[in-house]
Order: sequence, then structure tokens, then C-alpha cells
Amino acid sequence: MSFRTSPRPPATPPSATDYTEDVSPGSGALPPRAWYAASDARSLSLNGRWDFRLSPTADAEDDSFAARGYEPGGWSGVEVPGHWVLQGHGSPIYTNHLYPFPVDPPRVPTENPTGDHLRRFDLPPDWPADGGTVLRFDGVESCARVWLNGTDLGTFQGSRLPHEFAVGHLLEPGGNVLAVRVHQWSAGSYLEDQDQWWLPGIFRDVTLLHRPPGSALDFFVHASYDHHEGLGTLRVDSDVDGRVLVPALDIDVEAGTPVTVPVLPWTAETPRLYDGELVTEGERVPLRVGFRTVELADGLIKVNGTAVLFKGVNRHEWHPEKGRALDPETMLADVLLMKRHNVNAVRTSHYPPHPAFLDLCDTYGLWVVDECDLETHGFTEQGWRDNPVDDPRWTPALLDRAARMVERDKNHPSVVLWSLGNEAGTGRGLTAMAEWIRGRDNSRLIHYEGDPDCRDTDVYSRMYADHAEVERIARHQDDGGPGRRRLPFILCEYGHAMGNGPGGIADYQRLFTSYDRLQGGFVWEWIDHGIRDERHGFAYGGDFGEELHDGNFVCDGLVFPDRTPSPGLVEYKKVIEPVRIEPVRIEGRDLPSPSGADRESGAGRGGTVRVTNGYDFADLSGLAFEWSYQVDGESVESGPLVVPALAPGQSAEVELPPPPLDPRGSEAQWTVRATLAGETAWGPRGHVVAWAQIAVTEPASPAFTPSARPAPGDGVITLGPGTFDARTGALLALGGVEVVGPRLDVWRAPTDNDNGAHWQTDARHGPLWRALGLHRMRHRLDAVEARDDSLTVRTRVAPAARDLGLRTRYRWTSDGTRLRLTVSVAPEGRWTLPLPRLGVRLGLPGSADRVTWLGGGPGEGYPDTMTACMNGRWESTVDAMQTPYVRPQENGARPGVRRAEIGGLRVEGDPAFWFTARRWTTEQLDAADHVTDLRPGGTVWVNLDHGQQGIGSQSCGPGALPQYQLWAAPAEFSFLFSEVRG
Ligand code: IPT
Repeated sequence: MSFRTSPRPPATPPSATDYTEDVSPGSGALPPRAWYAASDARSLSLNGRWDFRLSPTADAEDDSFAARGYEPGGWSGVEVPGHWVLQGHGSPIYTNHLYPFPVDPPRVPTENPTGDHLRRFDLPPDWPADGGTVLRFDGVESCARVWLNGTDLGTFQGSRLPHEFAVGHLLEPGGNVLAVRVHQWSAGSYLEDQDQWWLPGIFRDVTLLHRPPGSALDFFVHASYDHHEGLGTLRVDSDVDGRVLVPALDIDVEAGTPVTVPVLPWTAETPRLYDGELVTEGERVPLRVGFRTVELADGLIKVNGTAVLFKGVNRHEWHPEKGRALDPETMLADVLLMKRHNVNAVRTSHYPPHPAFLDLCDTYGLWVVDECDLETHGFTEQGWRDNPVDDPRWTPALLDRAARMVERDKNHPSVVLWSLGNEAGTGRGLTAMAEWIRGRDNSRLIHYEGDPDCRDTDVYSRMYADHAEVERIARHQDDGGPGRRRLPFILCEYGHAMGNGPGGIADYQRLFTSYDRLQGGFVWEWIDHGIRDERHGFAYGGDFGEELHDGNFVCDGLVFPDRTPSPGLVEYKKVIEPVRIEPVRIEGRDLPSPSGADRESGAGRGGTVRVTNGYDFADLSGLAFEWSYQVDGESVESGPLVVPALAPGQSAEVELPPPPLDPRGSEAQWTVRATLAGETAWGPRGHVVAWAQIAVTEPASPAFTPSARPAPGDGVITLGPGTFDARTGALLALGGVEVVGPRLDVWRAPTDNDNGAHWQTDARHGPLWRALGLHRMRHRLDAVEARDDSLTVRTRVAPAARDLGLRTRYRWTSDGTRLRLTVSVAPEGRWTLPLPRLGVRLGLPGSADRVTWLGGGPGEGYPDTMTACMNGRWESTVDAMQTPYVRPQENGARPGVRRAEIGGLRVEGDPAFWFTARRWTTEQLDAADHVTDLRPGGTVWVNLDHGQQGIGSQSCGPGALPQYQLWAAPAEFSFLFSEVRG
């Protein structure tokens, strides 16, 4: 039997006073072992209401509370699992990488909030009295000392790792007292400097587990897959004798004996699990066996012989009220949301998640990079001097962390890479961890991003590298150290999803699918860590009066704190869709259709599309395809499309049906969708997995012939349905619709990506926009000319103190019922920055609410975030068109709009435009810190934009690519305005 026990904790007893500053991982706990959801292993959850007392320092209170019979009179209470700072005791602190205490390892501040917890419990009447019971803590931040019935069991550090104590000999049938002292700060805090809230408390389950005599202390499921032969080999090692049963495979062998049988393999796309049992003298341990082999072959990460493409996310554990104390429903919600958005991989940034999450990944199918609870990022402030990762005194603690992760999670098929940690610099400690992990489990690869030389890793991993660099890496033109040359490449973090964005992920995906060496990436990050409260909506750094904080940098997820998908997730889903549908040949036709003759003769074929299976393992038999033919955004006919069950990587050309007859309208398109053919574990039948739209006819310019003439009146000029201010030339009303006349607008409330991360030297554009004065442009009126069939208003739009500006001419004409506005813009001076936007802003009465449009939707889109916008006819309301970014910023633009109706006004674009409507001004949006600062006024402000600056990812990463930038250049664009009656 090749089972090896993991390193035992040191046998020294806990020191009475200074264990918070002890670099050793603790004392008294049992060696780590595999986690499994207890089935017939008897367990007693100790979750629930605990007595609680908070002290400002670690030594303010003595240990007498741990004694039996202690009366916690005057104490308060907390929910376990939970963080006391989210339950009215003290407050959370958010820092990205700065330690919120003086850096003097391993010392911690005297002001060390300390939570004493007490839980009384009786054993169930039938609890076996055979002595074998362990007390398990799944997660306590940042360190704990534990007493049961007055006996000191020991101490531990390692917040997101399990710790168990043998307690059988101490238990009584009734009146047991569990006392836990938790300190916010410990030596361990130096190893836990992740970019997140500091949230002390017993935040994962506390459980009493009966371990009958003859039960396995630990077991290790080895289940590999030979893709040549289709055979799986199973060997379950156990430290006690036992039998391994897998009924579906007719396996009944002794523990430790390998057995090879034909199986279906486990992959994230086909998560085949076989239920089994490890039967020992004392218990039956449930097994969930997934056969798969992970290897580095041909310089690539391969599973079952096939290179995988990670379409991943970085997942912190987060709940807007409970912090990192996640219930099973929340974990499941994450997994279902990921699967439904085509995400196939999770990096458990930056610590092992609640163990049940990995069961869900096994069941539903997600590749997992399981990351150790290790980050020492704050040492970057001192050039990494004294970094614990390179100080042998800390190595036992690092090894303890590695072992607690690997031992706990080693039986999950979903885990394909172990990650040593995040942003911990370089050092001998990492090498020791990697060596230990390799010795214990050589069936997975090792990841760590922070060492440019990749000394200890099997994959070259970077974060936030820009597109050009990624392409150079793909071509082996930018390999750095020789160690890296042969390694596959992943972006363990990219696409910083802070606020509006990330932009440019489609461009990354094109690279990933073009070069074998690029095996995908993990968007940073899954969820905004906003804390729900009444005052802020969702609070972020600084909202709790922290002396050091990093503001809303903690809100950079693809889902909002309440798990509503943000436009970023919708975009990501489209970008990573596993099926590609492209036009090969499309028959354009003149509309309306001349006759039905061509259809009958078969000449009027719709054309051909190429369908490509982009899965790595699954064929397309699980998907159903359908087409719809749309005219002016409305489906006029639809039907199924027969697509063969293509194998991964295969393509087929598929004929579209003849287009429907006589569709009247100005533009036509095909929409082809791939949907789930039947219900799956994670999505209903009909759920859209992938889609494409193919234009048949391009939208034409709206027809318009000017006929009306401007007529002067009493302080006004009328032109067709328009009434203008005679002095300023501003439109006042169109028929019965009052309007605050459109005028040039170049400002948008900067997005987090506009602002750029403050440490980035090339984060110029956001702040410089403001320095340039683009948020306070002045409009100088040069002329109002009513002549022939037009009213022309000449202006110059420019900020104070600068010589640059935009000469802007508004030319109005009318055909009697409609007004046409042509805006001509000519930049003057030297423009060294792109513009935020270029278009007009107008005001409508606050009663405007319902919006309909023909163009991109249903959600927002910007030049480099609009892959997921579908061309169609959409309907919404002004309120529903807002995207509630936790820190308010530019949002809500619908791209490619040909026509929109709002508040009795119809706008047609020539060319198409970006449409935005909101109940506050851009300036109010810009000034708001939280959504609760935004109050509707009496006007609905509408932006009709000819251009928008791209979004990029510069809150932490590259800015918008050149092709998405909006540089000041001569421009002309038109809108047709008319009143919608009825
Ligand atoms: C990177 C961190 O790994 C991650 O935890 C998070 O802080 C992210 O940045 C930004 O949100 S580190 C950074 C220096 C690139």
C-alpha cells in the first residue's frame, strides 16, 4: 500500500500567551485528511447561535470563560458560521495589498480584536460511546485556540483550511462546553494578504464527527484514464484495510489494489462520476470517482490526452450579507451561473474554497485550479524584504498550508492544478511546497504566477498581460527565462471586471483560439464583494471609516454582489461560447420579395453557415439548433436547423432554408441559435448556449427630403414640427413634446477602467480627461442662421484654460413632419487624448419611461464589450436600462441603434447611434459614490452618440485597444426626430 501520512503538526504544547505571533502553524490538531460529505459517519453540526464577547486586545480577558460552568452573563451572540464584524461587532476593513497593521513579522498589533465564542451542546442520546470523535473547524479567521469542557485542545492558523481535534475522551452526554478564542490578527495574517475584506470569525462549519473504531483516518482515490484504450484504473489507498466497491463498474477489490476497467472519463464537459464506497471495519465512506488523467504533454496541459482551453473565472467566496460564510444554496448558485454562462473553469482565488464547492464542481463539471491560502503581497512595499515565503522559519507553516489543502481536496476529479498561492513573491518556501505536493500527488500539475522563472511550476502563468504580449508569448517571442520556454501559457487573471467592462475579452479569446500554446484564462473576478447596507446599497472600502483602504477596487466582479449577472458576464458568455456559427454564403435579396417563384423553384436558398464545435470533449448531440429570419428586428419565421453531432473541433456547412416570402421592411437578418436539446443538470431545455446573427441586407439610410422653411415668431423660430429659441437656436419642442434641445456632449462619468489603476504609469486617459476639462465644456454660440430650408446653429465647444475645442454646427431641416439634425464637428488644436464620447444630449419630460428601440440589446454594449448585443427590437424602461454598478459610472448605452422611441419622441439615426437614457445627468452620475446617491430628477436625459471610447480593462490591465479608441476627428452624423402619436 503506497499510502503516506502527511506531516504531523509539531508536538509542542501551545504557549500560553504569544501563539498569535507564532510562525508555526499551531499545535494539537490532527493531521489533515480527505474531506467528504458525511453520510453514515455520524455527525453533529455545531453551527448556530453561539455566545460571543469581543475584546479590543488579545489578552484583555483571561481564559476562565473556557471552564465548564462559566456563565456568559452580559455576553452577546453571533451566528456561526459568520464574521463578527458583519454582525454588529466592530467593522470590516478592505485593503488590496497593504497590511492594515505595521509590517514587523511575525508580530501583530496590541489592538487585536479578539472574539470569545461559547457553545454548549448535548450529545444526541444514541451518540456512540466508543471514544472516536473529532471536532472539525472548516475555517476560522485568523487563528483560534480551542477548549472543550475546560481542556485546552490547542491552537491553529490557516484561515481557509480545516483543522480537527480528537475529542472523544472529553465528551459528556450532556452539558458540553466548547470555547473558542479567535484573534483577528496572528502571524498567519502575514500569509493571508489577499485582496479582500479582512473578516475575522468562525466563518465555516463547526462539526462533531463520530469516527468509529476501524474507520480510515484518510484515503486517497487514484482514478486515471487511458484515452487510447478507454480504460480507467482505480486504486483507493486507505490507512486501514478495507474493500473498494463501485457497483456500476463491477469493482469489488481490496483497498490499495489497482483495477482497470472500461469507463467513461470525467471531464468538465462530461462530468461522469461513479458512485462507490470504501468499506472498512468501522464505516462505509462514500466515493465519487471521476476517471481522468492530467498531464503536461507536447508542452500543453492535457486531460485524457486532449489539450484543454480554460474559459475561467477567479472566484472569491462572497455573499453580500454573510461575507465568506457561504451556504450551500449560494455555492450552487455560483456553479449554475457559471455553467449557464459557458464558464468551464474556476481558480479558487486565493484560498481553498468551502469543501462542498468542490463537490459541486465534480458534479456539474468545472476544471478547478485549487489555490493555497497564501499571499504576502504587502511585502512588495519593501521590495519583498523579509518575505515569509523566503524565510525558512516560515516553511513549516507553508508546508502545513499546502498539506491541508492537498489532503482535504485530493479526491476531487475537478481539481486539475494545485496553485501554491498568489502574489507571494519568490522564495524557498514555495519550492518546498511544490516539492511536497509533487511527492504526495503527482497526478496533477502545479501553478504559481508570481515567479517569473517558473521554477516550481508546470505552466507559465501571467496576469493582465496585454494582447500584444500574449501574442508574443504564443509565438515564443517573449519567453524570458529558459525554464519557461516549453511551458503552456495561461492568464491566471485578465479582463479586470471592475465596474463597466471588461473590454477587449473577445480579442483575447481570438488569440486563445488561434494559438495552441495559449490555454485560456481566468477573468478577474467572479463577484463584486460589496456589503449590503441601507446607506450605501452596497458598501465598499472606506465606507466603514478604515484608515487605509482601497475603495471600490473590491467590486470587480462579473456578477453584482447579489449575483445578478453584470453585462460583463453576458459578454463573457458570448465570447467563450462553445459553438461557432459563421456565414459562408448568404443570399441577399431585395425587400420586399418580388414573388414566391424563386422559392418554389428552389433558387431562393437562404445560404450556408459553418458550424464548428468548440468543445474540447463533448460532441454536439446535446444541442438543438434553430434559425429565425428577422425583418426590422422582428422574427417573421423560424424553425429547426439540422446540424450533425459534430465531434470536438469539427465543422460542418449547413444550409439555411429559403428565406420567407414578402417580408416588408428595411433590413433582414438570420439569427441562428444553439440551445440545450434537453434538460441538463445545470440548465433547462432551450437554454441558449451560442448564437450568431447574419445580415441579409444592411440597414438603409432613412429617406428624407427637406420641404419646410424656418418661420420666425415671437422669440421663436418654427421649422416643420420644431419650435426653436430664436436667440440660441436650441430646440424647445417637437410637436407636443417639450425638449431640452440637443447639444454636443463629449463627457461620460468615467468608468473604473477609464480611471485606470493608480499605480499604472500608463493610466493616463481617465484622470487626464478631467485635467483637460472635458467634464466642463463650454458652448460658445457663434451664429443662428435661418435660411432657405434650414436652421443652422454654429458653436464652438471647449474647456476653460485650453486652446483646443470642437467647432460644432447643428443644421436643422424638416420634411414637414420630421426634423433632421445634422451635427458636424471639426476639432481644433492638438488633441492628445481620445474623447469619452461624441454625440448629443437632450432632455425630455420626466414622464418619459417606456423605451423601444431597433438595434443592439437587450443589455448595454460599448465598442469593445458589445459581442453579446443582439440586433433586434427591444422594449424596456428608463429605470431598467440602468446598470447598477456598485460605484456609479457610465453605463447603459445600447449600440447600433437605428430607431428609438421614448417619451413621445422617435429618433432615427443616420448612421446608427448609441442610445442612453437616464433620470440624472452625467454630472450627477459622475458625482455619485454609491447607487443610493442617485436621485431621479424631473428630466430624462438622453444621449445619442455617434461614437464611444472603448472600455478596456485599465482598472488593472491594458486600456482599450487602438481600434476601439475614439479620437477627435472631423465627424458628421444625423438624426431624424418625430413625434410618436397615439
Ligand atoms: C492581482 C491580484 O492577484 C488579485 O488578487 C487582485 O488584487 C487583482 O490584482 C486586482 O483586482 S495583483 C495586481 C498587482 C495585478
